[in-house]
Amino acid sequence: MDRETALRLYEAMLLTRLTEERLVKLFRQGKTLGSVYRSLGQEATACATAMALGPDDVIAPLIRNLGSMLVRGVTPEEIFLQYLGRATSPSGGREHNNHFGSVARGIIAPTSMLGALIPVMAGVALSFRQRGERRVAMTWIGDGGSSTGAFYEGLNFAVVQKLPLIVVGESNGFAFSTPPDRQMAGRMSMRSQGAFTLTVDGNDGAAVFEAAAQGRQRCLEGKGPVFIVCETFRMKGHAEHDDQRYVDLELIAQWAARDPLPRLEAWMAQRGWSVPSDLGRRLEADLSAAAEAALEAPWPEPHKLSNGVYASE
Ligand SMILES: Cc1ncc(C[n+]2csc(CCOP(=O)(O)OP(=O)(O)O)c2C)c(N)n1
Repeated sequence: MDRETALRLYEAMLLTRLTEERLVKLFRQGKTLGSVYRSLGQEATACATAMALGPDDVIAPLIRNLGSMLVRGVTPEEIFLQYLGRATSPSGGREHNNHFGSVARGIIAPTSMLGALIPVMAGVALSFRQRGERRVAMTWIGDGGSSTGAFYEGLNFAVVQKLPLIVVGESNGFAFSTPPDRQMAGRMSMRSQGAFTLTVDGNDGAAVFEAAAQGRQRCLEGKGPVFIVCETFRMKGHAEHDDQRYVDLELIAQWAARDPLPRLEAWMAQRGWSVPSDLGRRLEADLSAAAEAALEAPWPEPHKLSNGVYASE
């Protein structure tokens, strides 16, 4: 990873964290419509994988992958508008959180049905191959989500067809309140079904970036799908309404010491690269303006609720 990429990655990870912190404030003020889903501690996993892609590649994120959307140009204001349910949000107030797509930015909308995006993205990858396009499809899945039938069907299809698909497995300690050993035998990497598999420290931004870049290269060479298992930890509950009382405090302390942001900063410092000292302040100022604008945005009009839901004659 070169200096410019490392700086962009650090900025994307910090922006993800600060955007989510701002969302938590809005949640506590009773302004968001529903809970807030964090990716605290997992910012490297979401951002560094997306950062390794080319502009024509396509992603399908999940709820913990807000960072990947910011990397591809989604703005914090769009995210605030979504959480506030406003008419000018990307989904026009019909959907919540990061559940929206953007064809222009190569983003397939996240869905709630875990695993469902794996066959969808295998299909996207198949279309690239059929058209002879040098493009890669990427999606993410948690340890819990990797227990679904759709995960197996989609990844198996991609393996058999040698499709340019990267599946990022987020082994983050819990699925809601269930630890992996209560719902799967063995490790997540054993679910690869023959896909080339890399296991990386998901809190090490540089290592995640290298794995994703390597995975993308393999896909472009026609060698079939890549499964990148990121060992990381969900530092908050499933969402803000969950106080994670089922998580051992010692475990949280251990993972706090492996926070991906200071780790990337230290990795950069070893190379003599520094993070601009005003970066946090600058991002915070932009976020304040974005949150204010979103709070002033209009509510959806009830009579427009079904617009775009049904095909018109
Ligand atoms: C097919 C399906 N089953 C159940 C759910 C309900 N559900 C939503 S999130 C979640 C836990 C997901 O855990 P994991 O995949 O490990 O991801 P994490 O939340 O840890 O990032 C569950 C069971 C769902 N959305 N889809």
